[in-house]
Amino acid sequence: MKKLKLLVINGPNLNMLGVREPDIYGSKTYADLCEYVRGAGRELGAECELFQSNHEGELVTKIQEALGVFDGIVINPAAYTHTSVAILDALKAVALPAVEVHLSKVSDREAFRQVSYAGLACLRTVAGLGFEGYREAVRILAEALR
Ligand code: CA2
Repeated sequence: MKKLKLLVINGPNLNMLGVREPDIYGSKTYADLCEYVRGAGRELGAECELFQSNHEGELVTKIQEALGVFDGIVINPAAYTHTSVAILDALKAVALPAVEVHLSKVSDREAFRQVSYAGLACLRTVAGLGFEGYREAVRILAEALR
């Protein structure tokens, strides 16, 4: 079976994982997340490249550059989830199958987190499962692409 190439994008402040707010985001670091996602990808037959940025434009550029290179996108746009039409437009422009992930259960949080622009361009949203949500997103993409 052909190995899938997936781009896993993480937005602002996720590089701070394990440093602050362990009650919400857990005590593991961003490096731990990268290792976890690569391992989950290997088990599910997907090669995962990880990218994190605190800058909206860099996230948009990375999504654009995925066209013709990756089979699908897993994205946790973090705070840009709730504000960024630019990320939504980039996802629509490349039209690659994408799954939105959130570590926390956003539906149980503040009102301003109840809107997701990026989610409008995604096949599914997985939220509240911590790191496991990324595995689930890879699994959903693998199923959709095969
Ligand atoms: O639950 C998620 O994954 C979020 O995308 C995380 C974002 C938040 O704005 C979204 O509403 C939901 C925040 C990421 C901040 O990550 C931190 C990690 C450790 C310490 C501080 C922030």
